[in-house]
Amino acid sequence: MAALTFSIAVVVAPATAFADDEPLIDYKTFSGSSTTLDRNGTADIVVSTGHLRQRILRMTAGGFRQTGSAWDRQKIDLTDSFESSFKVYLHHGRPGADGIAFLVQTEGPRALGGWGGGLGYRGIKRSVAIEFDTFQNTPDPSSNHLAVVLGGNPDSHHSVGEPSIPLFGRPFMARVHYDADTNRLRVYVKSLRAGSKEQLALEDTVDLAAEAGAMSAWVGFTAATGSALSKQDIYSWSVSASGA
Ligand SMILES: [Ca+2]
Repeated sequence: MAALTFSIAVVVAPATAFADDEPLIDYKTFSGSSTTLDRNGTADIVVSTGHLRQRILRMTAGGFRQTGSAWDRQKIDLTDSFESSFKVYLHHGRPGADGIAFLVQTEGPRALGGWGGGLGYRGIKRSVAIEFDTFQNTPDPSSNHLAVVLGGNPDSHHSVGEPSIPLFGRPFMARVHYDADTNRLRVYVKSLRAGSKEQLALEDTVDLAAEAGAMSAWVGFTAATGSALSKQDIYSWSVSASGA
C-alpha cells in the first residue's frame, strides 16, 4: 500500500473527553513502577542525570544494536476511546538512532522486536505501532518522522507525518488520541520550549482491535539502536482508557 503523507498544520487540539477522570495508567515519574511495568531487553528504570534527578524509563542505554520494550500490566479495552500522553527525550548519540514507538499489542508482556530500523517492534505481528523515528532507513521519508505501522512491519507505513519540531536532541510531549467510534487516530507533539504550541503530527484511520487481533491489549513502548545509537528516555506517561 502506498504511504499516505499528511501535511502538518498547527491546530487547536480538541479537548480530551477524559479530563475529569483519573487516568488508568499514570506515571508522573517512574518511581515505584518496577512492580507494574514489564520490561524486556534494554528497557530499565534508571535515575536521570541532570537537574531533574527523577526515575525515568530508559528504553535504550546508548549502546549499539539495543532493543527494549516496556508494557504496563494493566491492559486496555481497544473497543473504547482512549488517550495517552508521554514525555520523551531522545539524546546522547550523533546522529541519533533509531527512535521509539508507542504500541498497542496483543502478543503479551514479553513482546520484544528487532533492533535498528525495527525500533524494537519489528516482528510483533499483532500490534499497531506509532513510531517516532530519528534515523532514515530505506522506506523512511526523513530522519524526523512519525508513522503508523501495522503488523510489526516497519518497512511499510500505513501513514506518515513529519513534525516541525525535532524528535532528537530536545525533550517533547506526545499525545495519542483514539476515537473508537470513528477509528480515528491522532498524534500530537509539542516542544517543551516556552510558547510552543501543540501540533497535529499524524492522523490516520485504523481499527485498532481488528489490527491487533483482540479487544484488549497491552500498551507501552519499544525502542532500538543499531550502528548509530541514542539514549531513549520516557520521563512520564499516562493513559486514560477503559481497563480490560
Ligand atoms: Ca528509521
